[in-house]
Amino acid sequence: MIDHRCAVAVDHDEAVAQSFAAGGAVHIRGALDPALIADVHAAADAVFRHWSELAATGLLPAEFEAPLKRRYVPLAQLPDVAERLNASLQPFRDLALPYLGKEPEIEPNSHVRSIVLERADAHLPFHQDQTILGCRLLNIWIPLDPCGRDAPGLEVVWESWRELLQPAPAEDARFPVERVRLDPATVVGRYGEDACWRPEFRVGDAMVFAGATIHRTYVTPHMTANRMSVEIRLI
Ligand SMILES: O=C(O)CCC(=O)C(=O)O
Repeated sequence: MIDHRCAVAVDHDEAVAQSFAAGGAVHIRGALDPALIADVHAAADAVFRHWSELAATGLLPAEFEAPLKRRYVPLAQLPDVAERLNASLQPFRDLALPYLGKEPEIEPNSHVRSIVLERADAHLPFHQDQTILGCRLLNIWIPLDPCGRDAPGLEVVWESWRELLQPAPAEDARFPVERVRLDPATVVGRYGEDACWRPEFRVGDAMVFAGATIHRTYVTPHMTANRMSVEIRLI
């Protein structure tokens, strides 16, 4: 049997669709222009720096307190690069159309996330986006740094997209993802350790996965670098 867990070039649309259909996730290579990725990175860095300066002087508007604490910037705060990203999404829209059964739209809950090694409280636990949003969706996850080896990557659970699991009791109920966190032992017990897929990503890659595909931040004690990424949800 073919194992579809490998990187697929963006212009091999049939292979992209087959990988996605096989396991509910596909690692796409060469999907985004590295120059655009660098600009998104710089724009998000500038926002985090600005928010941190405001927070240090007590002037951070209340609406940005949670994003700074949880280390994400809504794409609405980055209009120029968000528009350029949006213009690059056609291959993802082509994949989403048959899955969603409608013309895909960008869900407002789309953002840049910063994973910092020493901020373990902001690393995301196993969860299913569809439990949070309550609708079918595709998540287009775009790393802004090379990751998965020296910097935290993304772990997806292959073929976990056929059902929504019951969340474990919340440890910190202030944030939606904590209210839907799945117990790792339950996930591994159900799908097996072999189902946990942790690719190494290059700049320009993307991982596209279904709203019900279980995933989390992939981080190990040996990692030495931080990583930013974009999450765009198509509904
Ligand atoms: O970037 C990460 O580490 C986690 C991303 C995630 O959970 C998501 O996109 O829903």
